Amino acid sequence: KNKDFKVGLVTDVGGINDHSFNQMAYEGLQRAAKELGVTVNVIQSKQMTDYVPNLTNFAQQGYDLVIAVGFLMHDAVEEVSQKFPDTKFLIIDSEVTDRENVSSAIFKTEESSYLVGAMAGLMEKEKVGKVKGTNVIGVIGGMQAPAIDRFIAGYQQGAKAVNPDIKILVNYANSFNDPATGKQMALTQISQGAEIIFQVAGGTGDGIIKAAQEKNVYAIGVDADQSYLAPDNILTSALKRVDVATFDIIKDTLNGNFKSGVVYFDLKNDGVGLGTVNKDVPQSIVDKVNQLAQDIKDGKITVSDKVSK
Ligand code: GMP
Repeated sequence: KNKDFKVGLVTDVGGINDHSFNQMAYEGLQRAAKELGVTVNVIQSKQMTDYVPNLTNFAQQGYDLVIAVGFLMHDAVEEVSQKFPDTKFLIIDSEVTDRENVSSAIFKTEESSYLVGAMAGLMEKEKVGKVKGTNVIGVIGGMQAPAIDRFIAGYQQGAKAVNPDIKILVNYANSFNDPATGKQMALTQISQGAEIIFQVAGGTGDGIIKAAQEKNVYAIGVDADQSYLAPDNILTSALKRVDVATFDIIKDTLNGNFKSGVVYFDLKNDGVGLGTVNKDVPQSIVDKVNQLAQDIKDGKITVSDKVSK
């Protein structure tokens, strides 16, 4: 009976092999097929003009739930969800609040990013591992947009909280699937003294991690636990559990518990968190970062989602 329930996933141009954002949505979908027995299908967008036709395709075929991966699909979801009021939609990373048939998943990644920023700041302060102590770190965002700036904002606040004099380089690659540009930007930041670079750019980040490996500095992974991509050079990862959100919302919808409006994922509900920590990080730093996580959960620290200049 569950196999009559059909879920369609429309990825963004990053595609299901991006080692991060789109791939995690796909993993959540696969888990739903396996554990819940629902029928699933994927369409990968090649360009932005594909969003509306791809979402429409699933809706027209009578899919029960159509999932749009990424804030770039905001307008497309507004448009298609109005044409198909009996189809349920989930959008990741953007708020569509004026439709009964749309649920929006928002991740408070400023919280996990505060933790990776604090870890980077403490590594610089204590000059441990591969860090020589330039007191310069960097972050490369995919695009200037609220979903990206949450990460950057948290990173800045976490690093400054433990190391007020630290310098944080900020650049945007303007793409989520351009590893060559990611690598070039990372090499530039490294030449400017950055010893730790946070990748907030989906598939573009593969190039950032490559640059960190080549120059033997640290990268910080994003979305997934990216430690496996470069075990010596990934300091840790800022997890964003798009897989869990996707699975949970499929399950709720299947069970008749679809909720329109915004669903938040944060440190407290394990929607965001820290990935595998590099063996170079001393236990004392891990302990401090864990304490900060507790303080955020307890409401003793509030992290802003706005980037500072
Ligand atoms: O990878 C870091 C963050 O960048 C993710 O959590 C998303 O917010 C965003 N991101 C990564 N890849 C993509 C993509 O292909 N499309 C969109 N819209 N956002 C992406």
